[in-house]
Amino acid sequence: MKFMLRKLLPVALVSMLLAGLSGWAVAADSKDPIILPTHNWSSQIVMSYVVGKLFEKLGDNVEYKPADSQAVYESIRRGDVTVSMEVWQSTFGKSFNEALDKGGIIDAGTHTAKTREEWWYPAYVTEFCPGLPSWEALNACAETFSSPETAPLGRYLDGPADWHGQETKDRIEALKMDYKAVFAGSAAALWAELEAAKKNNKPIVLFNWSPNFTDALYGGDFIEFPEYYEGCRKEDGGDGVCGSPPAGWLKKAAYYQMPKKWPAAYKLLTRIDFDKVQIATMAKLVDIDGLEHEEAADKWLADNEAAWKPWLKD
Ligand code: TMO
Repeated sequence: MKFMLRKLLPVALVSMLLAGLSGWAVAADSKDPIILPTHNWSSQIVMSYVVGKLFEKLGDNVEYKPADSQAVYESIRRGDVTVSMEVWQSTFGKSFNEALDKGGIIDAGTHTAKTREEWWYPAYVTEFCPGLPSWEALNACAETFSSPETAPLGRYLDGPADWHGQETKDRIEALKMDYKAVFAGSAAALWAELEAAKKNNKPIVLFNWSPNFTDALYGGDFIEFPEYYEGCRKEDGGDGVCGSPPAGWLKKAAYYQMPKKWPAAYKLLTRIDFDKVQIATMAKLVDIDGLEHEEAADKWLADNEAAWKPWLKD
């Protein structure tokens, strides 16, 4: 027994050293941190913590890095960021596809959740503008939605400019709408204005998306614009009048070296698949229940073991 140990131990040590030095394919994941980006809306941050904590269950190291939601795909190509958990078709599809074309980033699969990102109003606003949710009706009511800063034009409260600033402006121009887009500084600013408008029974039209906490907690509707098709946007050479995809995809993305460097984590990443309620719940835990993002992730993991346990099994 002793003899065996003495003989085998140095062999094991040498091979570990070699593997470490040369990066030879070994079964275990690298101890370098897997870097997850955090953006400026709640479900994305909570989901990143959820997934980061799952990587940690594999024994991997994880770091979180605040990142611009468009530039992140370039960061992934370069390996400065390792994964992205919420690639939304409407807002980030273009940046993601451009990065795919350049190489260095992997499409790591599509979530079950379908997505919508569009102009939206809470249910009580219907009374202010007969004919909603059509965009023509909304346009005819422009003055009802105007504010001192936009009058006589209607005010459309959009999200932070890094989500899709130019697309909004292109659409308003292409449809000759009597609206002016005002960009919120943060997602929290959108919800603060929504709450204030509701409290004062004031009309409001703002950017929103699904899955989100509003799915369950606010009645409301997305505005119906001319139908989306590939290439309809101005930035893609189209006339720019189209709305967003009504059932867009939500993808995961990874640095192309991830399968080799963190094989176990990559395998887990490809299995991870969130549905609409799971993602809406991540948002709600922060935006309604007031938890910190990481606390929300802990609560989500505790409440959803049945969802994630199978992803960790071999
Ligand atoms: C990317 N977002 C979900 C905020 O539309």
